[in-house]
Parts: sequence; C-alpha cells; structure tokens
Amino acid sequence: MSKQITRRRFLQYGAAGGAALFLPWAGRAPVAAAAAGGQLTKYLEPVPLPGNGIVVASPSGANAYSFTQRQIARQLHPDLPPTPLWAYDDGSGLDGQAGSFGMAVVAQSGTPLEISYTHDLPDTYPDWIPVDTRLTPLGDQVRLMTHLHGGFVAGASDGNPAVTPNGFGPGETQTVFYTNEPPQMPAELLWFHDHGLGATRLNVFAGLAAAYIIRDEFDTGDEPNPIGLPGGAYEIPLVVQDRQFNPDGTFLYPTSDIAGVTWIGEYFGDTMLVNGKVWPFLEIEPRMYRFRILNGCNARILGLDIGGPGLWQIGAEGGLWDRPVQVDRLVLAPAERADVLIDFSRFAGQTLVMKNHKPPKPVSNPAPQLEQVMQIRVGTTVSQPGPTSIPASLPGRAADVVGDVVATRYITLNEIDVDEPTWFLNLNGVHFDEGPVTETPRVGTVEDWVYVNVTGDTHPMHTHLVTFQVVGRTPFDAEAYEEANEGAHGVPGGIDPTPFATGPMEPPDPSERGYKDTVKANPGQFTTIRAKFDLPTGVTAPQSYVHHCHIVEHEDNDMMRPFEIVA
Ligand SMILES: [Cu+2]
Repeated sequence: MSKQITRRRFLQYGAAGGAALFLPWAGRAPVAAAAAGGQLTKYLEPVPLPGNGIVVASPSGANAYSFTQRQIARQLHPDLPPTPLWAYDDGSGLDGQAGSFGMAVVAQSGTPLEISYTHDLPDTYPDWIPVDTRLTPLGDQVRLMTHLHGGFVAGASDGNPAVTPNGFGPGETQTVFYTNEPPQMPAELLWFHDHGLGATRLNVFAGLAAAYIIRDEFDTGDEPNPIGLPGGAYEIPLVVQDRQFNPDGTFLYPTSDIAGVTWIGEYFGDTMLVNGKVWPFLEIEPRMYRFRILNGCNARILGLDIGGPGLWQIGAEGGLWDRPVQVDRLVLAPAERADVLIDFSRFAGQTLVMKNHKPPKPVSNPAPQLEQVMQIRVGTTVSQPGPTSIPASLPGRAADVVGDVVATRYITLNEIDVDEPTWFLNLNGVHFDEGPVTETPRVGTVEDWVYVNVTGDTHPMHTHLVTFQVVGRTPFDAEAYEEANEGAHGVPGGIDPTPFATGPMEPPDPSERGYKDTVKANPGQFTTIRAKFDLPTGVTAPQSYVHHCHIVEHEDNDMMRPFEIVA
C-alpha cells in the first residue's frame, strides 16, 4: 500500500490530463506548447545576483525590516510573457528584482532583527494557484505566514501553524523577532518562506521565498576576509527551483484527476530556474569561487555537479564546518543547502554546465529527469586574484551534540491510501492536529529523534528551532516492521524499529559533517538525529514549533507534527 510509485504520479508530471501521456511536458494547451517551459532556449540570460537582479533588502529602521507580500510580474525568459508572481517587497517597489526569486536579507550574527510582513495579496487564490480547500483552514482565502527556515527564535516569531494555524489575512501584519543568536545562528545561509497551513506548497511555488544571509567577524562577505574565503562578487548564492509554465507565462501547477481532490503528491517542473530565471548563464573569472546553493524546489531532490572542477564543501544548513571536505556531487533535498569552494583557475575560456543527476541510492525521489541547470562561462582574465588555495581549517563546527541523551523518540513516516480520494501522508499515523502533542522535549535537554521511513521515497525532515547532528542511518526491514505494527493510518509513533534492523548503523555522509536543519530520511532506513533543545535567551518554556517533511506537498497533506519545548 505505501510503497508504490504510482501511475497517477507519472500522469501528473507536466500535464493537466492523461492525453499528454507520451508528451509529458506538453503543458496545458498543446497548440501553444512551444511557448511553454520545457522547450525554452537555454542560457540566454544572466543569473540574477545580489544587487543585480536580487534586491538586497533595505532596513526600514535600526535593525528592522518591513516587508509587504504582493504580486508583481517578471519576464523569466525572453520567449515567455511576464509571469505573475508573489514577492517580498522591502519597500523598494522591487524594481531591482529580475526573476521569480528576488530578495535577500543580510544579517549579523549576534544582532537581532525585528521584521514585519504585511499581506497585500489577493483575498482569494487566483486561477493559476490551485488551492485544495480540504487542506486549508479558511477555504480559498490566501492566508500567509512567513517562517525563517533555520531560525533560533521564540515560537511566536517562528511562523508555524502550531502557534498560528490560520496564518495572516489581507491587510494583516505578522511581526517577528529574529534573535540571530550564536552559536545556533552563526554565519550561515538561511531562507525565509511562506508556511501557510495546507498552502505552503502553493505560496512558495508562487514566489514567497527569500534568502537570509548571516555574517560574522570571520565570514564577512568581503574579500579579503580573515578566513581566506572568496567574497564580494566571488561569492555566489544559487537558488535552484524547477517550474512548469503555461503558454501565457503563468506558472503551471497541475491538479489531481482524483474526484474531489486538487492536491498532487509532488510538484516537479520541466524547466529549471536559478535565482528566479529560466536556465540562465553565469559569467565568472578563472579563479576561486564560493557557491552557496539552496534547493528551493517543492519536491525535487537534486544531484548537482559542474563537470571538471572539484567541489570542496565548507558548510551546510548550520553554518561553516571546522574544515573543508571534498565531494563529487551535491545531493540536496528541498531546503538543504551546500556551501562550496570551486577553483576555476584551470578552466579559463571554457564553458561548463551545472547538471542535475538522479540522486544515488538509497536516496529515492520520483522526479522525472531534468538535467540542465545553468551554464558557467569562465572568462580568461582575473581582475582580483583572491584566495588561491582551499583553507586547511575553518572557524566553524563539526556537529557534536554534548550531553546525555535523555530520550529517544521514534517518529514514523507513513503514506496512506495512494491514488484514493483519502490519500495523505503523515507522521506517527496521525494528522497534523490530531490528538495531543507527542514530541515534548524538556528545555535544555538532548534527545535522539529517529525518523522511521516505511514509505518508498526519501523525505527531507526539517525541525524548526534546532539544528542537529546526523548520528546515522540503519537499514531495516520496513515491510516487516510495518506489518507487525500497522494501525489505521500507518505505523503509530514510539515503536522502536531496532528489532527489524538488517545491518549496523551507517555513519553520516561526509556532506553531513556539520549541524543540519533538514535530513534525508531514506526508504529502507531509519535515520537518527541528535539535538539539544535549547531556547533563545529570555524565551521560556513552553514554546511550540513543528517538524515536517520539506517536500512541501507532503507537508501540506499532512506530514507534519507540532512539538513543544516544555519546562
Ligand atoms: Cu515527504
């Protein structure tokens, strides 16, 4: 029941109906299909960068920002009409935003920010955003809620549906306080995005996502800097997102062909966008660069490489590591980040392509192939030499949670009634808001959380509030575990899968060296993470948060649970 890669999922890729079975990328209107996404000419426009296509947010006061969520339209490719999209406006009017991803906040570790978000979007969803009113608290009303992904903040500032299930309506303002408190919020790349209950997939798809870059005295963003990393124009944030388009330029989000259902199991695009432009190119100099990559896709797990040059990963979600690690490929699930150094000095005059490959097993993701990501044009002259070697060490951290583990919680990942009108996913065999909160760590204690995946796919599990150490993954007989323990809606939480292990725990991947906020829970394995459940200075228990799958279709229906930090 829970392990099928279904026929219906295949039909949903790129087509509104089954007629396009053999032309899965044809789009909604076959006559004008040539104008829609997957066949657009690649590498015509430059990738937007901070200050040049991405707006670096201007404060509205001392350590304060005031955003308005509103609709704009941008041409994401020369052959597409302007695409309506939803954006965070810092008050600039967003003239500087070139594509569908266009905002970055630059913060300092140790300096808190007060930020407000005012809803200036339509009252109800437009036609191009197919809401499923079974999943939303207030029907087709546009209810917004911004979450700082990776933020170490009070529950009321987190932007989560355990605190604010109805979100914020038109004209309403969400005001938050982001602590930027170290060591939980060191120099790192976070992002803020919408988290509206039952509509996260749609609000993020429509454009409500932005970068949040934290600096400190070492990782200044300038060049030179005390740690010998590329900076300034040689540090490049890259947000990768897949999308589909209608011929009129609107983003296409397919709907289900199950009676009474609009929601689909995963959204996959036939067109790749980087920093909000379709298949762009990046012009660089033949020298060392720092790429800071975020998988901003709804559901696609990326396997990225750029051909010749080696990749040295220096950090992930929770900031810089203690030393660089060489990796061949960046396997990033939605919301995962990679901070990498790449030396292009031996590639002068060459044209490279960032490609996306099917992620290797045991990672499993039903995305259809979408190989091309971005072209990289390496010039022949260097205007500023910058660092010429990979630093031997860095002022960051390898993940190492100190303290006794006071509790181990077994959290099951289930998928129920695939292809039926009642199809949903869940944690612990229950809906998001069903029954009492079961994950209740005591403030300041260390716990192990074990994500026990009995589905057929990888789920990127994201915890709010805390970053964690990946302890390891243990292969197990998921089918036998499920059969022995199955309840009405999958396996309930709290059941130790260790008796069903088929081998020893495998250590984390080298790319999981540091603290993480999102972990790939693969099929056939149970994945153990360890976190210390501290609260920010001055914030007292109880505080409410959520943890969930970051395939946002899964999160919306209903692979998410509240958790509470208790006294
Ligand atoms: Cu999932």
